[in-house]
Amino acid sequence: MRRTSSLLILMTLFTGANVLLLAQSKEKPATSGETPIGPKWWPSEFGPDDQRGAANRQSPKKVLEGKDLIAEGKVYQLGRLYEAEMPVFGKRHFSLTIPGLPTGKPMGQNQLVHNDELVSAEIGQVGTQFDGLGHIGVHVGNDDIFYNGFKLSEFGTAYGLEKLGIEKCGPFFTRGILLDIAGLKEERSLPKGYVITPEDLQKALDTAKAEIRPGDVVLIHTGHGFWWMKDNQKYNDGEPGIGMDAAKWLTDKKISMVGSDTWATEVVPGQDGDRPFPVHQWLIVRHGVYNLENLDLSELAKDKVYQFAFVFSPLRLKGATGSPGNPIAVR
Ligand code: UVW
Repeated sequence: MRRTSSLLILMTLFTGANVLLLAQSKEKPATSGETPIGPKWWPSEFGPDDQRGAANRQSPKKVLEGKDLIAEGKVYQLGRLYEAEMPVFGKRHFSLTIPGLPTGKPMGQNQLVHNDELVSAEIGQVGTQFDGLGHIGVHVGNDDIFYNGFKLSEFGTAYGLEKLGIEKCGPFFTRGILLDIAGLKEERSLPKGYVITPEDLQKALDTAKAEIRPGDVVLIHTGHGFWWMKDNQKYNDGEPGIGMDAAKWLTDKKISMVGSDTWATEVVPGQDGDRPFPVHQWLIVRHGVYNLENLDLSELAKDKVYQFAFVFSPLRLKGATGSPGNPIAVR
């Protein structure tokens, strides 16, 4: 498996603590279709040169639709704290230090001092993380092929991706819809391996008395986020999440992004032990739909806020595979 760079990349994807899950994969070649995930998925509906995928569904109209859902002006922070002890996938890493203390020694007659932080991390792929289109691909023949058929051999460099970098997607200000599946099942948190189905999503949508429109952001509350920083081993050791049918249900609705209070959004262990993270490939590679992971959706769910303005501007990290950040919901 090839490496995908993030800024300050220090570790390799698909290794480490979750190796148990991946050990189920037997590196099978394609079983049907032209690629290991079926028929080829390019050119994109947004054009053969497109690098933004479903972010193309963002528009002034979506901003106004989002604005129309603001009733009280209450802001919910959906981002997690970035801290050294937070759960990470495999051997990914996050470290923040303040060198020097103070970093800048007293200067001038006013004796100004200053502190600067030094962060090293797979910065787009730890904590609350926004998976971009350069994050996930499919190994086909001798190439790793990504969204819109772009080949990693042609756009990957050690200092960042020359195509599909996170800086290409732009900001999101749109309608946000919360589908509270834990609430639907009257569970604090759904168990690992629970497959969220299209029927679950539809029922939660009915409860929300909402509709999903093209360009919306759909956030899925499983309750698994309850374990974040309470029991990180449990948090990492599998999760409830959407299965392939639910992923198709979402992409049929032409959303821009799906997000969740889990580390993958999709169910782990997956439905087919020979195919790790197929929902990632369905969403990101085939449809250019973004995936926002490790959100804190507990307050939204507690307050039964099912429709809101969703705002998130990924960091403009040139050539990065993803972005950290603190998305907000405004009702
Ligand atoms: C993988 O990279 C497999 O997962 P995630 O996008 O959840 O970090």
